Amino acid sequence: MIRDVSSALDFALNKGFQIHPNALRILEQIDVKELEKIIKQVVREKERQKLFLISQQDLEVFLGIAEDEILDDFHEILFDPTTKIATAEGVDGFTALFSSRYAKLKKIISNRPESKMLKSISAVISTKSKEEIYVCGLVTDRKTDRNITKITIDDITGSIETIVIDEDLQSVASSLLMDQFIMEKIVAAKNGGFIVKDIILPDIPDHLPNRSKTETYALFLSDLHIGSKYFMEKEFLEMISWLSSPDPIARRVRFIVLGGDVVDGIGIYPNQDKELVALDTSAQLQMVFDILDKIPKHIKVFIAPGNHDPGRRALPQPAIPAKYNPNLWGRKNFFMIGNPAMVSLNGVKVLIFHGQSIDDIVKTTPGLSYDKPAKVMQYLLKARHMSPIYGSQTPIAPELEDLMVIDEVPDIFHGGHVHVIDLDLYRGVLILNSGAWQAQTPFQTSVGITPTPGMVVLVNLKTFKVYTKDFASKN
Ligand code: D5M
Ligand code: FE
Ligand code: ZN
Repeated sequence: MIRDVSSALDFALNKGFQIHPNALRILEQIDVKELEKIIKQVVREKERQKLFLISQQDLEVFLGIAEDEILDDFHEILFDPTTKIATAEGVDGFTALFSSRYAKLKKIISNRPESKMLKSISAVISTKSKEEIYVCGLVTDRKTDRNITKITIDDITGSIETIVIDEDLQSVASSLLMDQFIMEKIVAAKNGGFIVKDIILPDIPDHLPNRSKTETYALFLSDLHIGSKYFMEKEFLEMISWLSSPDPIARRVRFIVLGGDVVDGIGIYPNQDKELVALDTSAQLQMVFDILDKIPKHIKVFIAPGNHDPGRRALPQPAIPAKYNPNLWGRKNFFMIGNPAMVSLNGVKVLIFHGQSIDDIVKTTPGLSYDKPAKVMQYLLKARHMSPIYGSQTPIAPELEDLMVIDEVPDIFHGGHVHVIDLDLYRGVLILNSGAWQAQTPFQTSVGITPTPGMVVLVNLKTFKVYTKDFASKN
């Protein structure tokens, strides 16, 4: 018998228990770290019943193995940019992108009663009515000077500068992102300017999430950075072997969602080669395949790219191209998707976005920070857009259709990129950021980013209960 199992069993044997050989076979499969706890709990229960034999059935009931129902595991890829990408050239391309953004978000905001009173910007400027009116458009400028913020918005008819004087509106005004869509209630001032009375974001309505019929679990991951010296291979392999353990939650996992930065990539940042263990894309992706290949075949794995992965860097990103590793595309239970993407897991709609824009938003928005990425993701839901700011650090492609608009409200919004686990619930939408499997890099140390690597987020798709499991702590 394995020595650790035997010492964990001493607890039961010393109390005069007998253990059936079939029960032993089950105990031998259990993660040693969990074993002692399990045996103590079983012993306590049996002492209460005054029964001193631990049988196979006792353990099966305790571990929930006997009661395993048939778990649903159906999926549908609801949105994947890979096949939809249609990039236009130059200035025309960006005009098309912003027109599409405006039209899509105007449609979303038209569900609000105020939108009945919307006027075009050119009409507002030419009539100078004294009534309160509504305009909507994309933010093209925002300046704060003392307690006054000037916001310029553009629609397809023109551009208008509006002034926020109201103290209560300053915090909304100062958090507005460049190129984000907003609706404003304004009134013409005597001096010819326009005073803002209210700022309305497209936002999401209260949402009742779709639920799975069975207690199937989805496991959320991102930012493996395979190929980097700092990839936590040992912990990651432990997590994969846990999936095959008798742990009652592990036994119910049918989906894994991998939200980008699968590899560390090549030439992503200066002097990266000094921090790599594999120096070309195919070698890194072969390492990815060799590791992910150990995931049990009854689990469906959805793999989306991030800013470190090969393929197009600009958003939206197509799936990691098959040419670098046909094995990843060939495996039956692997699904290569783009970024962002929406998948349905037993009817639960999961929006997957690596989260590149979080960098730009944290930098320009007071009150948002790298250690609370779920708050930034909440802001994206309010803006109904995953990457509004154009021309900052996050590259955006001039698509004919703005595929970064959040057209449909998801049940789960999954992000990554900042390497920090974070959870939030906003109007019924579960927001999660899935951390990383890369230890803190010298770069992250230098900019003060403290990651929380080596943990997974697990969601029961029926109850929406969320668990995190830590494979990095040494106890
Ligand atoms: O991003 C890992 C983390 O590092 C994430 O929090 C963003 C941050 N990061 C990455 N590049 C930069 C630059 N150039 N400036 C500031 N912060 C940055 P990853 O995508 O894994 O490299
Ligand atoms: Fe990353
Ligand atoms: Zn990233």
